[in-house]
Amino acid sequence: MPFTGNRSFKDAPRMIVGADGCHYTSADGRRIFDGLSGLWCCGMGHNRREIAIAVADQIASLDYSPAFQFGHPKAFELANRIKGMTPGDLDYVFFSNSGSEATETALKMARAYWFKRGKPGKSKFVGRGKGYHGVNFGGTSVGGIEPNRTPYGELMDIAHLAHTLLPENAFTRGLPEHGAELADELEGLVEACGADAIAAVIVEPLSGSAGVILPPKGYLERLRAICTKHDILLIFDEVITGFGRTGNCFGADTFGVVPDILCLAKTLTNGTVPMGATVARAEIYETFMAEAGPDYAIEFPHGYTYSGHPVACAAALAALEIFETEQLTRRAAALAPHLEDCVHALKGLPYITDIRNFGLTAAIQLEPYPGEPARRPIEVALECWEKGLYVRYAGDALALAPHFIAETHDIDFACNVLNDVIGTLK
Ligand code: PXG
Repeated sequence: MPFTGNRSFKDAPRMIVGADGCHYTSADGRRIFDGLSGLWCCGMGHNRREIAIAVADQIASLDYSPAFQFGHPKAFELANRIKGMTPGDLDYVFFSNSGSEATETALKMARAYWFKRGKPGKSKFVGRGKGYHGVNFGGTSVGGIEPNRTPYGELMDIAHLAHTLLPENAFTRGLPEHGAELADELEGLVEACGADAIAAVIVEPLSGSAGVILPPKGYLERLRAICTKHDILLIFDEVITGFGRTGNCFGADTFGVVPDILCLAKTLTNGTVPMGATVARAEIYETFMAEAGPDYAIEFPHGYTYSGHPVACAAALAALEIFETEQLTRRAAALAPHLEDCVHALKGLPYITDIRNFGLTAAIQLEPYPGEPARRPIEVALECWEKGLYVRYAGDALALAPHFIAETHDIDFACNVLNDVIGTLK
């Protein structure tokens, strides 16, 4: 089972047998509020009929078409739709099947880009502490959550910037004040190994998996400026922040910083069909096209059997239609202040050492048991499940990411359960 304590699960299985809107139904017939939109991926609500119909129609008309050397119209329609939503000249889309593949594609794209630009030595990647970029070897290497790395021995040789979770920012509402200067570490790395050795920096605009770690005010702008100054590509992994979570379409919009490559997945299909996408600036695409040899040659020798799968494209087109017609970024932005008020009202309960929030996401940091990191949040999350709330734990934090279509009373319910459970901790 993925990232699951197999033994404890099998001792006491938590089976989900149905879903509707913002709720699950457990095998014992209980209605559970979905406090994390699945795994950050179903913000438009579960079981959307429009997506179900689009998927069924697609399987009945073109269930699969070969991804290599052939195309189908919905892949181009979807790419153009994404192009119309992304900021700047992030105009060229490469499809895959997950967030892990979207980031892996971005890393390979960055290296191949410099190769084509005649700078094969520009091959190093810079990640960030506590970053999460999926579970393939490249993503694991640039990732910075130690327990996800240590079992696998030698990974790629990556430099990691310091994470931005600073004690002086504890209990900040929204973006923290302190820590923009942490971006300057990149200047130090450039001095140490030379800009000619660094291909790209990859960060999540805000880290979800590690427990909603936010960029200090000005941090991303500084990172962008240093990358531009030294001709280093900036990759934003927006697998979580893409499509609405920050109250705009992308974190890039919210933070006003345009990367060179953008990684998407999750909400792209509202979680219904696996799909990832890597979006590159026009200049990157044009470099691949210009330096490709004869016209039958393959410009980017990369791709998956299921890249741009017709069923995934149909699901994504239907999902993005819902996303835009229901103006879900607005809805997420309108609900965010209520989430902020409700989570910060939990301050003062036992063991809470920090509360963070931004857009439609929040985290509650708990003091660990001595020598047993992560145990307390698991205990709290399991107790919440018994009381009708699904909440995720990440390290020492509990994470919330309600559906964009959630109502204020749903947020009240989630925070009341957290209040009861954390409030009675011994
Ligand atoms: N990048 C980011 C920023 C992610 O959050 C991935 C890549 C990988 O996506 P796939 O589709 O390969 O899983 C992710 C995934 C959690 C949680 O509890 C977060 C993710 C997945 C599962 C659980 O926070 N993020």
